[in-house]
Amino acid sequence: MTMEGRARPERAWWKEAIVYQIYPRSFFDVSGDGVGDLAGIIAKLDYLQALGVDAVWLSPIYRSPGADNGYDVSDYREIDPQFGTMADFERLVREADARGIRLVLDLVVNHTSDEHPWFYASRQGIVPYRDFYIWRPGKNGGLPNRWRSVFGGPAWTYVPERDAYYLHLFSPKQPDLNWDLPAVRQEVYRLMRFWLEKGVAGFRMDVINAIGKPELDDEADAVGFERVINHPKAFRFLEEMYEAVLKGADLLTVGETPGVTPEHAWRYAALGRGPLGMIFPFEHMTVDVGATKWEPAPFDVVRWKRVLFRWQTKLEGRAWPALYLGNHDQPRPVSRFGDDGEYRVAAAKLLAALLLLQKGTPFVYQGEEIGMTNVRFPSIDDYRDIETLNFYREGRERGVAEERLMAAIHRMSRDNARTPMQWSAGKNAGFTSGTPWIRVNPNYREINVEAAWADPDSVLHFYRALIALRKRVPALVYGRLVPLCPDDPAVIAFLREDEAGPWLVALNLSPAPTTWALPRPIAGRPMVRVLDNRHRPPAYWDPATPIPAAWGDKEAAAFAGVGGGEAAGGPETGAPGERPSERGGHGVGPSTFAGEGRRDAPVGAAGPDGKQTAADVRRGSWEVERPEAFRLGPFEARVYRMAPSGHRRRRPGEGDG
Ligand code: TEU
Repeated sequence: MTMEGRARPERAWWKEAIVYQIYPRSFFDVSGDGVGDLAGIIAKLDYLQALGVDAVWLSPIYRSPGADNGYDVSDYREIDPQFGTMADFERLVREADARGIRLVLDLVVNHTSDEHPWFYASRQGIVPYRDFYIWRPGKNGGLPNRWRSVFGGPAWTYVPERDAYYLHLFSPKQPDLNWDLPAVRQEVYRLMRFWLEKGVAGFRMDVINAIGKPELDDEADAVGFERVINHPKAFRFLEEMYEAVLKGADLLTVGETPGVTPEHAWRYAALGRGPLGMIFPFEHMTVDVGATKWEPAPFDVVRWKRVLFRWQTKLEGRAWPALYLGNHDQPRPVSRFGDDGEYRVAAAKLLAALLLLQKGTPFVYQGEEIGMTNVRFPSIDDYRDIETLNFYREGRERGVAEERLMAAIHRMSRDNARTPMQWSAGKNAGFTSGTPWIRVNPNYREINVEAAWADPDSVLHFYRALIALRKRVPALVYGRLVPLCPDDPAVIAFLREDEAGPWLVALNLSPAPTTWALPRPIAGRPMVRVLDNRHRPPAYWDPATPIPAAWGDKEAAAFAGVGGGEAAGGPETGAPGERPSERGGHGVGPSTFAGEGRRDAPVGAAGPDGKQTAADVRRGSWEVERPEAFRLGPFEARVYRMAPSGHRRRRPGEGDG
């Protein structure tokens, strides 16, 4: 990772990293059994390197009966045979390391599978395993309490051998571990050390804010998970984990913590004081749903923006944000927050800018980089996710119309994010030579990596441009975020700034053109547009090209010179094709990754022969503008480098004023 500019006291690799989440069973299948595997991930490491990825978070790869696609672990120290062998994993670690890519595993320790040997022993009452889980006698001839599972049904299941019920906040095949028992915690710490010794660089910790259980004589008729999260014991257990395993190790740790506030982040992930490095917020995933995820609510940009900005401002200086717009549990962002029809490409690029240019560590979920969309399978038989299938079954039992259930599933099912990664327009989108475990999204013929790589205007190359920019500019990693126009109904705009001066990000999250009057004091200030999602990216981010890490007369002159003289300021009226870079060449390098994808592979305009010419490199589109307002087209996104507030370029003939 190269980061120009001054060292920062709080610098860490995981703060500067681009993290890519892989859902292994849907990523790439080498064995031909229709399920993605570790060999498939190895085969795509060049692609990930060419994208600019620094770390990969793998959803669970441990042995599992697959009741919840691996989030039900039956052996924490074995690779599930459907993904390969431990030798495959060790090869993956070596091959990733050779490309500067670290591996982060999914630590699923709030619960195990009911097929884990610990649970078999616990059912039999064998010490010490009898108390490894949470057993309670029935109450008044019924369940211990009225809690429901996240996946529907009660959160308790009766076991005759114990004449008692065990707690499962998720499916009955996912019994909750009893973290009150020191022996359970020691087993978890031992298995964490096992993987760290294998070269793992950190953990994403599944529902880790649920590990502290309250007294269970709770009378609430509620989803048990919601009655459990953020119990003080969860913090204490994590602080013990920090002392026992994490302290002093240079690891990426991120807690998956539904239902947290920024104040919780100050506790779980206090800057420099642990126990975790980051936590995933969920509040920005709730603005378009009602009492449950299946009940829609209008997506309100102002409300969403307020949530995003509140987390940014409240975490500033106190905790490091973890940024995401999608993952294996959430619908595809371009369908949910953008547009997956006419403006799909522009919207996917805009959301990429929102994800990659906020302050924090960005987590890109597989397929987001090519603008993969939700899927609309016609039949419930095409779905695989336990949560989706339970929702459908319970709905039909209650007499809910199939159309209504399928509409909710099309909108919010976790399978929207779990259809196979779309590599090419070939059979099964190039994902497998076998029968895929879940059907491929029918739009794979248009939306796939091969087509994206060959298209200089693709979402994929826009991600590469943004990632390249972010890696070169300290302010885009460590600079604070200053929200702008909080009440604008469509524009999300903010500054990223450090002592070298501000960068401006302006995003029109709407299919309608809009005029955004720049607020004082940035209106009229000299600025240079270095990236937008409507014009072919300028070649500036070719490593050979200087970009303004710090604004000074020489940079401004360089920018001005590049644009062929400083253009007059005033409202931007540029239309596509008017910018020099638009006249740039085509082609962005090879259309295959085998051995060709290099982290510093230049992207952007290049000559007809696919080579980057010096003229292309010089010919960015960097006129210095002094706009009072932007006219932003549908889903238009722009990134500007601004002169620092104190900066005042001397105009020709002016004294040293
Ligand atoms: O998800 C926990 C969690 O927050 C879920 O309730 C999630 O928000 C929900 O599925 C969205 O509809 C974690 C894993 O990410 C998920 O895949 C597992 O199913 C779950 O824990 C149990 O391990």
